[in-house]
Amino acid sequence: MRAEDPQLVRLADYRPSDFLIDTVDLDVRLDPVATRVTATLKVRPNPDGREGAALVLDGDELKLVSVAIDGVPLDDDAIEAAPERLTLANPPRGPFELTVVTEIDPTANTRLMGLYRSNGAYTTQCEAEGFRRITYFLDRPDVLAVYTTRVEGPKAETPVLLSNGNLVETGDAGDGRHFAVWRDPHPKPSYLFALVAGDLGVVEDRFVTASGRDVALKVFVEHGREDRAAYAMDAIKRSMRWDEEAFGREYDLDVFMVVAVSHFNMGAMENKGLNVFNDKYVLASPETATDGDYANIEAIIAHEYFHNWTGNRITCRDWFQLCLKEGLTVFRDQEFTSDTRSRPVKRIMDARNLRASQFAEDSGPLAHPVRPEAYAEINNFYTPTVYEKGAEVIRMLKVLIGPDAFKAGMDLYFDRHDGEACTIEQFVACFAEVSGRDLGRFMLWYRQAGTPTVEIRTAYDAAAKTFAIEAAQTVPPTPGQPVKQPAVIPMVVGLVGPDGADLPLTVGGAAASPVIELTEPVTRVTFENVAARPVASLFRNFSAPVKVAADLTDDDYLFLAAHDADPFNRWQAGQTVALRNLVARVAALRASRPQPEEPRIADAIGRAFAPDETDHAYAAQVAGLPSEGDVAREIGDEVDPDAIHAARRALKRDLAARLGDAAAAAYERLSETGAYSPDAASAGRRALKIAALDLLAADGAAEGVARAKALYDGATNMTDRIMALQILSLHESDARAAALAAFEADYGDDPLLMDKWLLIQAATPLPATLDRVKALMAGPRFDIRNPNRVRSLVGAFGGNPTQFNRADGAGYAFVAETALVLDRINPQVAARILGAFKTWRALEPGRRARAEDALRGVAAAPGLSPDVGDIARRALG
Ligand code: 0A1
Ligand code: ZN
Repeated sequence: MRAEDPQLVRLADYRPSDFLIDTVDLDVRLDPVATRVTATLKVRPNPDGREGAALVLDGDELKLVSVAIDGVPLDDDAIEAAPERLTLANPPRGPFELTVVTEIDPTANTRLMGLYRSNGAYTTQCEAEGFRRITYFLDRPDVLAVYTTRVEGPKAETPVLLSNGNLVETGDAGDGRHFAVWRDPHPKPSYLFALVAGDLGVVEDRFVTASGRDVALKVFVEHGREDRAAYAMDAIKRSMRWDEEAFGREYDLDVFMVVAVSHFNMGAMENKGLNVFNDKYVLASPETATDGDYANIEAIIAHEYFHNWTGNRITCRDWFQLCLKEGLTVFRDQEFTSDTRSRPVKRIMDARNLRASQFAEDSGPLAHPVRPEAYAEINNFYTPTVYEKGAEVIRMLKVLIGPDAFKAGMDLYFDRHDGEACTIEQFVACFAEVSGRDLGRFMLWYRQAGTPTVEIRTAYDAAAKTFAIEAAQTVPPTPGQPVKQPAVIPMVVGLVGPDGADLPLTVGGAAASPVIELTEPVTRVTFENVAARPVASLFRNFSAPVKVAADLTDDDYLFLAAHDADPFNRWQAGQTVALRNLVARVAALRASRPQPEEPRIADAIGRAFAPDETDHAYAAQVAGLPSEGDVAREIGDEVDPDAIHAARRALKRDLAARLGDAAAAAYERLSETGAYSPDAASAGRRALKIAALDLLAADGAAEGVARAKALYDGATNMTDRIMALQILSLHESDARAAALAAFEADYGDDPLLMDKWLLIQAATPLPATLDRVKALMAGPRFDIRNPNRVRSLVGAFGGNPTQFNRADGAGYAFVAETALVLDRINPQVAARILGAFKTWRALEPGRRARAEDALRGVAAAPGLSPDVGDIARRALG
């Protein structure tokens, strides 16, 4: 495929496969450079397909050895074989057995898709279209087969031989080799196939399901890392129990395995019964992992485990339906974390993350619907829109139909579609059926890209004792979608009375629901019997993924920050006042006017440091200012990242002056002495302590830097150490240089810790950062073949607001050049780091021109992969 001439795959062109495959017998003889794969497939024409069609199997860089039908080898003229396709023009009209032998080179596979070898171990990654790099196949998710896999390898290098399902046989294969046969009784699409072989350590446990199935649990890690697998194992057991209790879903095999690998393109993969994980999301100990790492491990273990029902038992008909499994599974893992940790804190963190990643994507050239309608490269659609906005859409559905109907709809979905490959329509139909509602308009959330804006006007009529809310919604144009229809937006509201308590909601003389459905361009609602002027609390618990522009004053928001019964909006109110101030500060800076001060922000933020505050995790969120990205999105266009950085620094300085004593007292109070525990309450305490320290060290204040240095030197866990290093890294100082050097000296042999060290340096807002990143790239801690190293250094630099966006364009040039080099090695990861350009059009003209130059350079480069070609082309629009 030429980069300029992409072949688009379109949802509208879907048709069922002409053939089905009922069983797959794989015989894989492992060899570092010449692995031989024999696939025996039971094939039959699909009654829903075209009669008499040719059989066209997908391949990708494959070398064919032989093909046979019902045991009879086929001549060259009966087949057409190419690395990317195997065609049988005249296959039998009835069922037949097809045997295909291919040879592959796992060592040369730097793309990390299909079967690859890293650190001496063999791993597969088949989602989305990696199985076709192992054997020729109908590599599409609506072809479901029962797999039996024989893996054979040398005993010395591959004592562990794993695949999906249950182990049925092991034995000696002669010549120092051995084999294992695995059978997975559950029909599955090829993207869920997995094979792992290597010399791995294992940690074992058991889980008994609600109906009494005894499940062996195994976590495989590099030898010597077994002591870092305990938390992941615990998270597996808690996930299994939670899915039984919250969704009535039990595990369905005799063994559940997780393998940690060092080279992995993404976070983790839900292969049936054999989840493969990026080692960063398995390995943890107090000395090596931060609170954030523990939280990620717990959430990702849960996510992959929950896929067993949402993704594996019920899978996707085609890749356009990716959000069917991903949005739903993110929703489920968010619920798990909410139940396990703090529900309000989780909601705040998810909203922050959605705004930072998805809102940014949705407002730029890479915007796409939750269910895209066309793609050039499916790998580029594992996006915050499909995952996180996909989860928000399900959350809105739950708000609209209520928790009971939502539960009934989920039960119906599991009952009706178990074992099938489904569409979003089939999923939504389950909820329409149980709720009796027409969800036709709701489907717009899946089809329309762009973040809706809701403008709110409120009016209190003291004489009539009414309070009116008028909500006007607009959905902005996005690539390929110039005109939008109004969405169905659930707005959950409260009216907060003068004493801070919620007032009853009355409409038409009767008690009214707090859920207002915005379905028209303008929706009005008038509440009655409102005794005194209330303050409206809008979109409580972030009830819809929209931007809100309300006519509330700073006074109103400060009132909500103090009193709102909804914890999300209590947090949001403080953020809104701070954000308004930051925008005003940026405008003042750009007009060379003095910085506008809003002293009352300190009241809202300072609440976090009050001595009687006991919810430390929540308080840490209250203490955190809007990010530079938040400010950039609020400004919207002609963005100057340096001005935003300076404005935020000025506000922080101002807050430090006002809140320094309270923050210092909180820091002392929260400094712990006991043993480390990763639980949510302890993590919250540390997060608040760090928020206090961050304020004390604002602008490089000497006293704060000294405290950060003391914390670094005396840290007894990695959370404190990394957070201290991160704070020290923000400003040039001797303490900064000394701590960075000490960290490398102490942890240089631990790649996951070196990732943190690379990331902190790449994220530093100092002019020397780019040169430092280039030096680190040439140094011994970096390896361009390892995606974790690339993300930590180049990915983090791409997310550095001031240094990626250097006015001279050198940041853009560096990321573009690196993407081109990486494209030859690992196109998927190369395409991802180019995502740094997703908001380039919102920049001020100078930077915009330089970013465009860099992107044009990428797009014009010869021999681009489909992955990078697609992102460069779409980013340029
Ligand atoms: N399904 C996985 C994500 C995933 C997607 C593609 C991959 O290939 C490189 C790997 C993982 C999940 O949602 O966790
Ligand atoms: Zn997933």
